[in-house]
Amino acid sequence: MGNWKPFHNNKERKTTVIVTGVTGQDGSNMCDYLLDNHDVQIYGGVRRISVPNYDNIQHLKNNENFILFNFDLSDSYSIRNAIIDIQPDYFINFAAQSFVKSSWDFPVQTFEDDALGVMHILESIRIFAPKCRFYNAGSSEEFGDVVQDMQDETHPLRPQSPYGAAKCAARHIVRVYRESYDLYAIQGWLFNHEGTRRGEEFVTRKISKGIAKFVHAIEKGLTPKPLQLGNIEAKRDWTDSVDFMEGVWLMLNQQGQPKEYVLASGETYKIREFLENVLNAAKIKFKKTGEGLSEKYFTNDGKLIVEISDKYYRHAEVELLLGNPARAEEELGWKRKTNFKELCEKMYFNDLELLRK
Ligand code: G4F
Repeated sequence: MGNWKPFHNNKERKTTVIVTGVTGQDGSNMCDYLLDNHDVQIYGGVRRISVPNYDNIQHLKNNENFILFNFDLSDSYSIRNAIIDIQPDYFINFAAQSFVKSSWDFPVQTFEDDALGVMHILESIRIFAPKCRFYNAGSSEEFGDVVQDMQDETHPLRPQSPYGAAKCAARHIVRVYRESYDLYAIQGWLFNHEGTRRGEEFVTRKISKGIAKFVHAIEKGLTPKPLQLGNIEAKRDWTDSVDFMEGVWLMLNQQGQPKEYVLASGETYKIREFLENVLNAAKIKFKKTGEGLSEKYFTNDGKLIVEISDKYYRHAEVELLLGNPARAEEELGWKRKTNFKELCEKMYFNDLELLRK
């Protein structure tokens, strides 16, 4: 693990939190939220890969309340050993195969990580740390082929992808363990959440970085490369990931029997609206030609900005997601802070600044 501190026991015994997936967007945002707002000792679970990327947690390197340990959802012993050694008060699982499109390419791995991995964690908590409060990352993809205008906690589970199905299986097993063994185990429904740490395969970051590259190439006098996108008619409910972290912590700290909540913005936009907001932020005047797979976006002086490719279409699409966060707002007192336009601008300007550096 390079220069990172080795695993050791938390002798001062602060409130002890395992966060998995800490090199990703949500895991790193959760660590920042907890370290900025609570007196906690975090153990960050990291899966060994040949070329590790610690960009999202570089700033925590010398923080003594943040310690990394090796963790792999597919290895029940790594989970068991961590829970025995650390004896966490909270276990927040953000580790997952989280890219929906890849779940058709790797359905078994997706199910093993996103469903069976959760069962491994629950079994170890049940046996070795039954007082530990457990949160598993749930998804609006569980609602899938939606039947309510606004999806709330009562919406049926109708997943459209192997990823969505794995998250539904995890939801059932979390509930079964909660009810069978009286564990504090919950899985929130988080609608799409984005930000400056978002992986580049997800559509929002792909757009913010793609348009930033387009602008940067023009600034350098180079020929800009067009961006290829898939179904830009799909609608999503987007929030800043940073805003969700408090909601997750509030879900983990309820009095009495724990409930599961939807976190969402309560607004829905087409992917093309995200694109057009970013183009506006970049002050690019554009015109459109064609429809469907032939649609293209050009600058007013004829440079191709965006084209559509069937390569990015899915075997089955979730056409519309629109969450109803009313229960979380009323009962947990949670509310998002960043609106859609601010999110588009924040992501675009961050990517432009990174390129200019
Ligand atoms: O950014 P996406 O890949 O996110 P998706 O599939 O909605 O899933 C994200 O949100 C879920 C919560 O609802 C999470 F559970 C999940 O882990 C993940 O964080 O795609 C968003 C939409 C899709 O409709 C997709 O078809 O954008 C459409 N899209 C159009 N062109 C594209 C592209 N998606 C990607 N990734 N790349 C494209 O070029």
